[in-house]
Amino acid sequence: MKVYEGQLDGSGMSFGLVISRFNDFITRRLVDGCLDALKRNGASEDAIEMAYVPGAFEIPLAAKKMAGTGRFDAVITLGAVIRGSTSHFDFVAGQAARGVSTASMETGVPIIFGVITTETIEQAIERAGTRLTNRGFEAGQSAIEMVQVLKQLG
Ligand code: INI
Repeated sequence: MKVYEGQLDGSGMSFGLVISRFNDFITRRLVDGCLDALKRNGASEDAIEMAYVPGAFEIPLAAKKMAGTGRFDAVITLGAVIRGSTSHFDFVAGQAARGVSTASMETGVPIIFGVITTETIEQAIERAGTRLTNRGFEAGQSAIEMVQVLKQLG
C-alpha cells in the first residue's frame, strides 16, 4: 500500500496571503496565527507576500491573480464574515467559498480557505484565538500540508 501524506515542513516554500480588511479586528488575529504557523514550520519571512482586499467578496479574484503569478507554492485566504452584522451574509460567504475553490481548481495552486463564517462576533473571536483555536494558524498548516502532498502525488 502506498500512502501520500504531507509533513509539516514549510522550509523552501513560498506563500501568498490574501487578507480582507472587513472585520479587521478579527482578520488581524488570523494573520498573526497564520504567520506563526508558517514560521514555526520552517517558512522564511522573505518567502511570504501579503495582499489586502476590502472584504471577503473580493478575496477570490485577488487569490486567483496571486496564484497565477507562479511565485507561490500556496495561497492562503483570510477573512471574517459575520451574520450578525450583515443581511447579505449568504452571498458574501457563499461567493468567497465558491470563488476560492474555483480559483484553486483553475490554477492548480492550493488556495486555502481561511475565511471564518460565523453567526456572531463572539464566535468569530473564539475562532481567532490562540494557536489551537485560531483558524489562521490552521490555514497556515493546511497550506504546508497541501503543498507537500501535491508534490508527492507528482
Ligand atoms: N465582508 C466581509 O469580509 N465580512 C462581512 O461580514 C461583510 N459584511 O458583513 O457585509 C463583508 N461585506 C463586504 C463585502 O465583502 C464586499 O467588500 C462589499 O460588498 C463590496 O464588494
